[in-house]
Amino acid sequence: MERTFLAIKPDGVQRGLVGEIIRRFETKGFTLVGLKFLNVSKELAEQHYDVHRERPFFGSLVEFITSGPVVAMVWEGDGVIASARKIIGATNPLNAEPGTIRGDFGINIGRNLIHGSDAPETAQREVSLWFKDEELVNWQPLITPWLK
Ligand code: FUP
Repeated sequence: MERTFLAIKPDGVQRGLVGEIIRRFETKGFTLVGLKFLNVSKELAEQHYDVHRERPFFGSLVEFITSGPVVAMVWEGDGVIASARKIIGATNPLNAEPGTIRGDFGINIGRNLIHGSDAPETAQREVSLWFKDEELVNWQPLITPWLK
């Protein structure tokens, strides 16, 4: 079953949007299999954003994601990687469609509320960077027959 890594960034937590954001993935029908609330270390932040290491905004990315607590999650379901990206919306919240998380709640590219893995390889890398195997819960919601 496909899994993706999602993280509610410090702005989402500070603005009290944790419940609202989680609700969107829950009501869509995806399954939560990992969840933790943490202050992100500089080392973890740098590894997470490793692909952006040479970009001019790398320092501010790391500074922002380590500036306050983050909700790190793993969600499971058919097509969850691409679907979560749609639910999240475009990187720049000003370009994100209304109805998406960034389109509904954001205006600043540096404060875009939530991260979502962008492809199967990155999802695998990010899930194992943020979670140990034993921190993931293997379960099937009993409601599944009503969703498929
Ligand atoms: P996304 O996958 O939509 O989160 O976007 P990217 O992986 O391309 O970018 C990672 C983060 O870098 C974004 F959340 C916002 C930030 N960013 C900037 O601050 N400036 C840019 O020009 C591009 C991205």
